Amino acid sequence: MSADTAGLGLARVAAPGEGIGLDELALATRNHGMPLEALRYDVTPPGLHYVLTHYDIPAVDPSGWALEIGGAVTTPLRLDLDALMARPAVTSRVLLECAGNGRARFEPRPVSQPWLLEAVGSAEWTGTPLAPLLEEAGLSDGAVDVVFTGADHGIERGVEQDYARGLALADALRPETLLAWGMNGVPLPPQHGAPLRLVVPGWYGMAQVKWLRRIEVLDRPFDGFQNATAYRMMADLDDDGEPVTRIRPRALLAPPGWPDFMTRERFVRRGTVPLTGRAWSGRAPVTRVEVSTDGGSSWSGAGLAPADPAHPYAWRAWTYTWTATPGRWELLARASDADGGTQPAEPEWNLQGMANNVVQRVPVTVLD
Ligand SMILES: Nc1nc2c(c(=O)[nH]1)N[C@H]1C(S)=C(S)[C@@H](COP(=O)(O)O)O[C@H]1N2
Ligand SMILES: [Mo]
Repeated sequence: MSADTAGLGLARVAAPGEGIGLDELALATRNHGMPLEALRYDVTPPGLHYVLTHYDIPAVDPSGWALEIGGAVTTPLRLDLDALMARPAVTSRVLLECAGNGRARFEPRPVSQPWLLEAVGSAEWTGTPLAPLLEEAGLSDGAVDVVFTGADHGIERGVEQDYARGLALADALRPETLLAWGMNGVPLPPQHGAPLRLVVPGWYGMAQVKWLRRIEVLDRPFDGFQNATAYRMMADLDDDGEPVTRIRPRALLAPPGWPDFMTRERFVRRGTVPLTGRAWSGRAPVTRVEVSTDGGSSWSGAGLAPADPAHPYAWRAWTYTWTATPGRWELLARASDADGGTQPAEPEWNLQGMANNVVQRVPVTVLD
């Protein structure tokens, strides 16, 4: 694989040593990350939550907008925003993470949105559960997948499309799956999917379809681009790959001390340095966070905030007290979950740069 695999339908991988290009920079400036110091907040403040949009933020006029539910159902539905908001509402605090988070650390680098580690955020989503609406529409016996289509349109690797993602019926029917119109107590902002988006707690970002306009029940598996081609863990172009689904475990450190403007390297003064961060997994509850202050030679358990039963899909705070002595150190943090999932010491490379939950490394200089 090299730069000359660039072409219609193909994922491109950077040549060895090839720097980030202006095409990647253009994506990086549109799709901003969450500054990691915002790991300090339970709920990410407005504007600091990461944003990822494949095409453009579409112009959706909420007054003319309605959601259609159709396909393999007995009673197709059409609901405007008032009708949706009149239904039972719940508010749920959910950690979102882009499946491409960590992509820029792969070698060779899959060319796409070049996230380092900041494609995360925590928000309180208000909406109505999807399952009762699907039941009301009357699912056909043969229903297997549900397709969610956004109002945004574009071309991706030569394929013109509306952004659309399929979800297995069982996942669509989970009681946690929401049609959300609110974020942190206010209507959804344009970049997060106004007027309505899907929220599938525990799943990577691609499932959280924004600017939702149509829900279609299928009696066959969905084979659209975002399921069949993108968002698969492929070894090479001949590999179909497993689909990307739930969020792998990850712990991140809130950057300690202060940064150098250009390198972002951290500086602290000797003595007691409180280390804090967040941990999550979309697969099972986080059971353990460990910290290393010596580059991974030794590990100690961090204090993990208790799980909040009201918010099973929120990130959790962790703390660790470091007695820092002068010199250059490398801090690491690692999360494990109740499924036995944890974070690898080396990236697990795949062609499209998906789900890289390699352990974070934070170089720190301790000053005298
Ligand atoms: N309609 C639509 N929905 C979408 C996308 C998109 O491009 N179009 N991007 C997806 C991806 S890849 C991610 S990571 C999340 C990002 O959600 P956020 O911007 O609200 O953080 O939205 C998802 N939903
Ligand atoms: Mo994403």
